[in-house]
Amino acid sequence: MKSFRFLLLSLLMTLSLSGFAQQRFSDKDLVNILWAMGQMYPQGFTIDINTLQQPTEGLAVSYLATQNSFDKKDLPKVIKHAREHNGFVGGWYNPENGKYYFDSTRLFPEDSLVAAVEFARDNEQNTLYDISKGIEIWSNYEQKDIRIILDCDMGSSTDDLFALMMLHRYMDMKRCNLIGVIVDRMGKANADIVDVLDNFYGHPDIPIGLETAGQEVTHVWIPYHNLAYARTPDGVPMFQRSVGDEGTYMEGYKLYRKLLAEQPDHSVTIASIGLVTTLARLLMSGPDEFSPLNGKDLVRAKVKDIYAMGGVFGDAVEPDYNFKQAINFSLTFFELLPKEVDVVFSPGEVGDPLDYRPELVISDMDWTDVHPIKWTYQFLNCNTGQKMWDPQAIINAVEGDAFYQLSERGWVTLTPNGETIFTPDPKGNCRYQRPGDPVWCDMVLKYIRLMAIQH
Ligand SMILES: [Ca+2]
Repeated sequence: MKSFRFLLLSLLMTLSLSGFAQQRFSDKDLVNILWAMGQMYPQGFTIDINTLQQPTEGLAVSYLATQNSFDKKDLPKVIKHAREHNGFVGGWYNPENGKYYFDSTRLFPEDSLVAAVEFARDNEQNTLYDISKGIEIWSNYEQKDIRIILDCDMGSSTDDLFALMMLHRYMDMKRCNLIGVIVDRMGKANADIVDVLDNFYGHPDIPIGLETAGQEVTHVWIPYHNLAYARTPDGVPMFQRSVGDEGTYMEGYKLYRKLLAEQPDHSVTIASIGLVTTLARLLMSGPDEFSPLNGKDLVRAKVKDIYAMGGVFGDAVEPDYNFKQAINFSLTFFELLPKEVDVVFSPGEVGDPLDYRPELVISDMDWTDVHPIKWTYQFLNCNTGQKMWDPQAIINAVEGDAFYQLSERGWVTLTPNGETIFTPDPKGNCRYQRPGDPVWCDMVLKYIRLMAIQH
C-alpha cells in the first residue's frame, strides 16, 4: 500500500511542479493515478480527472456505458468516457472476486436525489453514493410497481409526518405509487394534516380516508393537530389544501375497499403505522358497491403484504403502543387477517436508536420558511423522546426485505394485554425486523435526513 501511496504522491508532485495542474492529464498519467487510487481507497473513491480533486459532496452515479470495467486494462475506456461526459471517475475493490471496478461517474447535487435516482435507474445501477454522508442509496432499478396504502395515526407523534414525507419522496423517485392514505386517528384535523403534506409534496390528488367509528385516543404526544389551520401574520392560510375546511373525507374502511377493488390481485402493500382500527373494520366489512367480496376475502385477494409498526419482540424501551391503544380492534385484526397475507412487524426497538434531533430537522429544512414539518418543529416542543419509528415500515416496504435483518418466519398472536407472541414456523406469515447495528442506524438516519433536504 505504501508504494502506491508513494507512486501517487510522486506523480501528483511531478505533475503539479511541471505546471500540469491547470491542464488535462494524459491518459497514461490518469491510468496510473486511478489505478493507484483504487489501491489506496479500496472501499471506494470518486475523483475529478481534470483537477484530481476528490469531491466532498454530491450524489455519485455510475454510467451504464462503463459498466464492467475491471482493473487497469479497462481504465482507458473509462477515462475516454469520463472526458466526454462529466469528468469524474469512481472506483472500488470487490474483495469477493478480487476485481477493481472503475466507472465513469456523474455527480449530482445532494438536493437532486430524484434526478440522481432516475439517472441511476436509467443506467441500470442498483445503488448510488452520497459522498458527504458516506452512505449508499438504493435505486433498485429492477423493482417496479409497488402500490402502497398508508394507514397512519397522524396528529400525535411526528414520525408519521416523516413516514408520509418519505413516501412522497419515493413517489418522486418512481420507487412506489402511494394509492391512498387512511387516517385511523379520529378527527378531521388529522386527515387535514395529510391533505397539507400531500399538497406540499406535490401530490394533491391522493385519496384520503378517515376513521370515524374507531377508538378515541385522547393523549397527544406532540400537538400538531392544528397544523392545517396555520395562518400567516396576514391571516392567509399558510399551507395549500385540496380538501378545504368544509370538505369531507371518505370513511376509512370504505376507501380501503374502493382502492383494493380497483387494484390487481395480490398487488397492494399496506404500511400500517398507526392503530389497526380501520383495518379491523375493513376485515369485518361486507360486500358493497365497490366489491362483492367481504372484507376478509377482499384483503386475501388484493393485499400482497403488510408492514406494520408495532409489537414487541425484543428489548424495546417502551411497551407497544399501536396495538394496545385500541386493543379490541387489534384483537379483531389479528383474528381476521387472512393467513396468506405476509406481515412484517417493525417493533419499537428498531426505531429507538434513530433520533432525528429537532434542531437538525429545522436546519435540514432551512431551504424554505413555509414547511409543515418545520413549522411543527419550530412552534411545538418536539423534544419528547420522539424517534423515527414509523419510517421503518415505509423503508422496508419500498426498499425490500433485504434492507432489514428480519426474523425467521412464524405466527404472531396478540394477547388481551397487548403482548405480541411470536411462534417460529417456516410456514408462518409473520416476520419482524431486528434492530440494526450502529452503522446501519447511522445510514438510515442519514437517508431520512437526505429526503428532508430535497426540494
Ligand atoms: Ca404513527
